[in-house]
Amino acid sequence: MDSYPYLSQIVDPRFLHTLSIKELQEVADEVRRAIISNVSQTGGHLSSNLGTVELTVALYAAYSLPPDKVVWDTGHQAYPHKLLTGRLPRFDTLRKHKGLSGFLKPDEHELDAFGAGHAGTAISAALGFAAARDIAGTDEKIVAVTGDSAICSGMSWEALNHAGELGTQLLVVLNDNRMSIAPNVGALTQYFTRLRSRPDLQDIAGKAKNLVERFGGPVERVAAGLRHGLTHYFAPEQAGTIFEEMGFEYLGPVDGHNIEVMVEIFRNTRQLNQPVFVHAITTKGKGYSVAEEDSRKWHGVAPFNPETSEIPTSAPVVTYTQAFGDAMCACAEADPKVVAITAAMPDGTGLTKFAKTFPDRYYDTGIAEQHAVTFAAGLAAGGQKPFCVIYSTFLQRGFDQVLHDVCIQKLPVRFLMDRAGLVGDDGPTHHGVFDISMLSYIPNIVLLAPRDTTELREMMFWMSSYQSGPTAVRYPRGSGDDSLPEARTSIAIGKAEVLRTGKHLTLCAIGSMVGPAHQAARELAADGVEATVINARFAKPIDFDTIFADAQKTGNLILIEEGSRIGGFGQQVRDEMVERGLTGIRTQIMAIPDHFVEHGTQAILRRDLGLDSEGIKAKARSLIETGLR
Ligand SMILES: Cc1ncc(C[n+]2csc(CCOP(=O)(O)OP(=O)(O)O)c2C)c(N)n1
Repeated sequence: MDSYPYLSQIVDPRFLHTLSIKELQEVADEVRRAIISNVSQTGGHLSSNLGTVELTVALYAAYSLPPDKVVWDTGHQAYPHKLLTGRLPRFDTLRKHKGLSGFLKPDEHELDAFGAGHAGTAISAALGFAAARDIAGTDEKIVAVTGDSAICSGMSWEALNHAGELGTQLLVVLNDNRMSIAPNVGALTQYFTRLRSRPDLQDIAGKAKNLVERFGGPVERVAAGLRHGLTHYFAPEQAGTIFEEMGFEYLGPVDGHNIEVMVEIFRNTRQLNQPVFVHAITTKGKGYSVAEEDSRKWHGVAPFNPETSEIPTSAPVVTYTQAFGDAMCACAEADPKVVAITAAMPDGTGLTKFAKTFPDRYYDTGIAEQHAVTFAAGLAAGGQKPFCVIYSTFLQRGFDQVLHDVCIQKLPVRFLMDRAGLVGDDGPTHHGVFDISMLSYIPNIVLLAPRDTTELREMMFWMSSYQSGPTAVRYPRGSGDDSLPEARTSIAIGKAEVLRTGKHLTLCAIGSMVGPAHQAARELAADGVEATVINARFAKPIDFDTIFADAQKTGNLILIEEGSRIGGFGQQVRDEMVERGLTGIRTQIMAIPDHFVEHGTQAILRRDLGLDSEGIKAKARSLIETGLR
């Protein structure tokens, strides 16, 4: 704590109001040091947070938290906010089980105005706070801080559009570091580049002051966007910016690392009662040279050595993401119609190699999952074979597009849902536990889950050739289970695979739970309990006949999935059992109960929920305690 003389005293960010610019600079240095030192131990989002240090210090030196509210988009860049709101003593618990979250959560701290984890929500939420304030007749100031990638998402533009119409006080700060996780994409990105090169807007602080002189105090809430008309749209050299056309006062571009200028600007914007847009230019990874040089690699990192910048590599096991990436290239080699789509996640999804090898058949939509899904639908309707590669959690945003644009029209779009199941340290916003429930009740879609990385590859080839309608495959974060039998039956729609047979118990698992179920069966066998293990393979259509045939013999059935219990695989099997009037099968469902699962390692979370071989063994023993057949 002694090494953080300022930070260790800050509980209330309004303390910053009492400091000089030089002292604020010292605070910023402490924040940066604390982030590097801590993330090197805990892992986490490094480069985004190093880029927001000065911006946050300046914002909190000028705005008053509370009562003002700052809504951070996504929240992965808000470690400086955590440190400036008194969380230094617990910072070493960041992303650890029962420790601080890597994102913002109102139940973690009262100054976490709004929780997030998915990008593009800040401006909408902040505008909601502004409208609530106006109804209540109070005068706190509302700020949204968004990124140059998050602002490209559809929601951000829906919110900007609405904000321009409401005309009420709202400060939007664009933290423009020119990067998403990978380089940012899209026409808006090019527009920001043009804005950055505007020669005439150097004295932004002066412009902010002029605005206060002109508009300080209450202004009429008119659709300010109409003031300029739309003639200057997208012509920044001669005219107002698109943000001005939409009703914002635009201030920028400004060096987001210059505390003195930023404080001056924010002190002025705080006096304005209309929508204001501050365009701050920052550097991702600022102050830690390797992260500045390669912010992509240092976006989210495992623990590392802060002196040497070495990130220890783990044992060379094939992850699902790597297996997907290789299979994606193989599918494309085999079929020229195969194309791949990512929504701003080329590295995380494993598409980097595909992008290099097949640049003409690769699309990065930016953070635009809804568009990515309907774009894929159009590609399929146009005769191509789209593979739409989106993490399970982010596909939630494209739910209506999956249902309305893909499934009703029975279009053969292939959805590849990485990070299905419990993802670990990112926590509830990122766990991919709803996809089986979310997709199962949509007619026409086929839903698969592989037992290991080899099966993922086989499923992808099967999906590539399946043209009768949409398909989706879910697979977990991490590596597969290589202790499962190598002998395989080929993939056939709606057919499960029986991995071993036993007379006492039927273990029917899907996807990531097949490995633990098989291990449990091996260990139970040593105690004289013989279990059948079924690899369900399909969550839709489910191979009920295979499951019930075996369960009727054993009289004991456990259904296991790493997904939400409500509407999940197990419930569907039990529902069908009732429909068929099957009696005499003692059935248990092992799945994720009806609550949001917090963050922690995958192993801890699975253990706590009983979703590992120990949990399955315990459930098996308790089920058959009442008597073996
Ligand atoms: C809906 C959604 N899609 C994808 C992601 C994954 N993601 C997390 S941060 C990020 C990049 C954000 O870039 P930007 O908004 O520019 O912020 P920066 O990290 O550069 O500060 C992405 C794609 C997400 N969180 N939410």
